[in-house]
Amino acid sequence: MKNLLLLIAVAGFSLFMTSCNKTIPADLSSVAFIPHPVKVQASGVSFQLERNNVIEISDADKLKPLAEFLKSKLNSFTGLEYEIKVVTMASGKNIYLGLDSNTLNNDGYQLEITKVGVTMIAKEEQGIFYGIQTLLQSITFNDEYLEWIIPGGTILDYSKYAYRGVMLDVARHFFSVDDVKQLIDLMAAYKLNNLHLHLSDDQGWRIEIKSWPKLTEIGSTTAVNGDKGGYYTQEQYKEIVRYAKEHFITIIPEIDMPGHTNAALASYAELNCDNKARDLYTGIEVGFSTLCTNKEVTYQFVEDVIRELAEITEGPYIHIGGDESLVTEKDDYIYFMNRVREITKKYDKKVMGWDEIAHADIDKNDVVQYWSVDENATLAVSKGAKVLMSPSKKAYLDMQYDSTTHLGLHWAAYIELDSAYMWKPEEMIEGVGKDQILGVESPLWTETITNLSEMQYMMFPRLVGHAEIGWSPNEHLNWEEYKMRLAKHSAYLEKLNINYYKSPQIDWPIE
Ligand code: TNX
Repeated sequence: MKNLLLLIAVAGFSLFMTSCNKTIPADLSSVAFIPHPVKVQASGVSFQLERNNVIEISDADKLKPLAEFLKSKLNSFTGLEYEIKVVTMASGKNIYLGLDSNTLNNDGYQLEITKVGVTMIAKEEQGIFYGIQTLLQSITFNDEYLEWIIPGGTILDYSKYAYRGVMLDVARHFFSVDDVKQLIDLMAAYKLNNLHLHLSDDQGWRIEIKSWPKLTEIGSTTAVNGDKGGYYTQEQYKEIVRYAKEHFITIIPEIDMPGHTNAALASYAELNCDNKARDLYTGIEVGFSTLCTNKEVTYQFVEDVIRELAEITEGPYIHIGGDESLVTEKDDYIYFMNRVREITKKYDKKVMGWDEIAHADIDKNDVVQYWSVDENATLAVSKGAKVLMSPSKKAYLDMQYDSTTHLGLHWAAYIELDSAYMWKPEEMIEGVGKDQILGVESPLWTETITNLSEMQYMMFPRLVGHAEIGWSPNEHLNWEEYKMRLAKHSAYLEKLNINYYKSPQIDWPIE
């Protein structure tokens, strides 16, 4: 009897608690998500974040790190403290993250936000990670009720292209492990999942190779304009790989060959056909250097580099460069690329290379990164290879926005936000359609970029447009609508502390 009374009292009390929770109206369909999710359906109500400060997870091993990630973001965005609990079933009144093998495949997720709880379901951890990114973009402070809320409704989402990437040139100017980690954080916020590091070029060699120590002793000491060089030790590089993996990002290392190799040619005399070490180089010309393609020591060098690199690379690809080898004879170039390709395969890695490598004996396991010549992309496809889309006129983040931009170059084009946004990978080259395309990558060459703030200024907000092109279905790709969404989304760019370009094409909200 006493127990029954207690039960009634407890039930009555919780009913009272629930009923005094106000309904705060909100519109999920007007949240400025980037990239735009596949489907968003608004219910008009909202979930109040301070309601129950618990994150429930269905699987401790797999989801604990993700719940921790969400917890720390929620705390930094709202100041609220969350507790993580492993449950066998969602209670329906908390934030719940659950894995379900019957749901969407690979990177998809489903979100349901009701007045009383948030339920996120995905097949894999990666999907949950992307669902969390979407959830974070939807958190709003309601000024009228003075509450942190998430607008209610359902979201169904998954990627259009499997590969959505950024390339950072750390050879022309070096960027520290910390800088790279900060870039990784921002990439993750926009569901980008591959970071290609351009680790060597004429101006500098940036990765420790234990069997060829002079590459870093000599070759890493310079950068463009005589600026400070630098390199990653293998331990530091592994730390980048680990941090990236935690954010569902794969690191793709590039050693550019046989051109763009002056730093190596300055470090080791024997890599030159005339056995004379080159001087270190700090200018920005391209196309003057080449490894000696008919010397065996060259292939010993390449094999040692690829072997050591493969050991610290978790992803499937090694990028072998191959662009602008203007002083390598065509036959020598093809012979060289074929051998380097065999070496890469020997260490169980797949080959990625700039579009010129289409002329070598490539096949369906290779990826050709289109940047300039359409015929190279078509040739690659005819050999069965996949194409990664980085059209320089659209995707190059080192291209100036307009003639007044103080950083960057403009040899390919000036790329304002509309131009960066208005293209579709599968409509760029006749004969290269969705099935032949692996995805989209936006390269930042750094001849003129020397620090993190400049890096962000050239990347943002063009990169978020590229992220949307790679992720969202074409029905959501509309410049007029995007323009307004980006204006509204700028609050999130501010929240992430990004130094972005305030293009005159956008009606930015007045602070
Ligand atoms: C061309 S794009 C290059 C780079 C330069 C870049 C500058 C490509 C494959 N090669 O070596 O840094 O232009 O925009």
